[in-house]
Amino acid sequence: MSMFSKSEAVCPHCLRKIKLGDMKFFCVPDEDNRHEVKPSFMDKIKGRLPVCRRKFCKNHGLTIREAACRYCGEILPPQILFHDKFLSFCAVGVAGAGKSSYMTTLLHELKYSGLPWVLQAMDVETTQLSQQNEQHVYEERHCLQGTTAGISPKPQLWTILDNSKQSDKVPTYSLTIYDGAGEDCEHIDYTPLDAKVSRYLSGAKMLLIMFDPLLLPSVRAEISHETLNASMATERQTSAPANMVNMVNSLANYIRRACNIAPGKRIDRRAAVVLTKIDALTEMLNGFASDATILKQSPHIQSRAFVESDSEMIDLEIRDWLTRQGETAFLSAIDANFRDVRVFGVSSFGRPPDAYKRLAKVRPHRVLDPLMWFLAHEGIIPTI
Ligand SMILES: Nc1nc2c(ncn2[C@@H]2O[C@H](COP(=O)(O)OP(=O)(O)OP(=O)(O)O)[C@@H](O)[C@H]2O)c(=O)[nH]1
Ligand SMILES: [Mg+2]
Ligand SMILES: [Zn+2]
Ligand SMILES: [Zn+2]
Repeated sequence: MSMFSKSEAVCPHCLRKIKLGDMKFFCVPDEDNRHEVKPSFMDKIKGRLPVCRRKFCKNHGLTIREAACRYCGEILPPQILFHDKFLSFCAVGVAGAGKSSYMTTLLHELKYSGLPWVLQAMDVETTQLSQQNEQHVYEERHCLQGTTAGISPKPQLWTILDNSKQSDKVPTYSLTIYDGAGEDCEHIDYTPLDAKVSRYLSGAKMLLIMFDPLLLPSVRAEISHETLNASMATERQTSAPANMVNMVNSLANYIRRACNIAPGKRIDRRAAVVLTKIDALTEMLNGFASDATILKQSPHIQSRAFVESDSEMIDLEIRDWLTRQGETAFLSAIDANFRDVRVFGVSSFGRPPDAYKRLAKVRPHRVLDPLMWFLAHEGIIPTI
């Protein structure tokens, strides 16, 4: 029986489906003696990684550890072939919406929330970026800098080992995250998009449309200046509120083009609309009721399942709240473009930063909810 997963692997860079024969393998005893190793006939039949057979090579007899995608040439971790599922999601939203803060706390929660999963970075870049962001937020307790625009983001590559299953073979999933610069997203309509970013967008299994409620005029009129200033990115002028509707429409049109979906047809890709920074909304009189579900602890983690009724309630509460803020156009734009959409509310930090952008103890609220929705859909956790 083949050791490789039965479902095809996906190259996280070019998003093409790949099998053993679509990868180039390299033996790297040292940089000067790097050489390609071709899988043997038996390797292909048995579905195993090739071994270096070169005479006098320091690594003779060892299984190779480096591979590259034959199509795009990017380096790939060979273990990608063993993954049982390929999960990828892409965060989009205007600059300062809170995407990178969200990803940082999401990964932290995934690692430490007591779920029976082990999270491992697949490459050095992912390790470095996550360590850097984690140190910034959790140790130095400071807000992150805005993501640099104009550079295609490297996807973060993670492996999830699922210890919840009682079988001999631990199921593994590859989790790919794209967190681009909001500035690039804002221009999605009229600048030719970087080919890579466009592939990520069209290849993602789930889109996270991150939406900053502090851009809404009704919210800005009600919450304090301190909270508002502390909760907005300072480096760039934040965009005009009306951009949210435009962004939804242009993003949708863009995905249609990339995926060959007829204009006007709803997109069936999963889309989680995520309202960020909900901690800042608690001071609003016209905000959520004090007994609202959205302010309660998320039940999914404890249940180790996706609690459908809780999620539906939150979707309703936020739609209701948006309607009261006069934002029906935004809701209509979402529903007109996406068929499979659910609204979520999260707070990455748990409360607003102070005037110097310093954070109190980080207490993320409901950040795992959108991911649990995704995992339930993929059959990784049950829905109850
Ligand atoms: N109150 C509050 N403010 C937040 C929260 N998360 C982020 N912010 C604020 O939003 C600012 C921008 O957050 P980022 O995560 O950098 O936003 P981004 O979407 O990655 O922005 P770009 O990289 O420029 O696209 C931060 O500097 C914080 O001031 C939150 O959970 N609560
Ligand atoms: Mg960012
Ligand atoms: Zn590739
Ligand atoms: Zn060798």
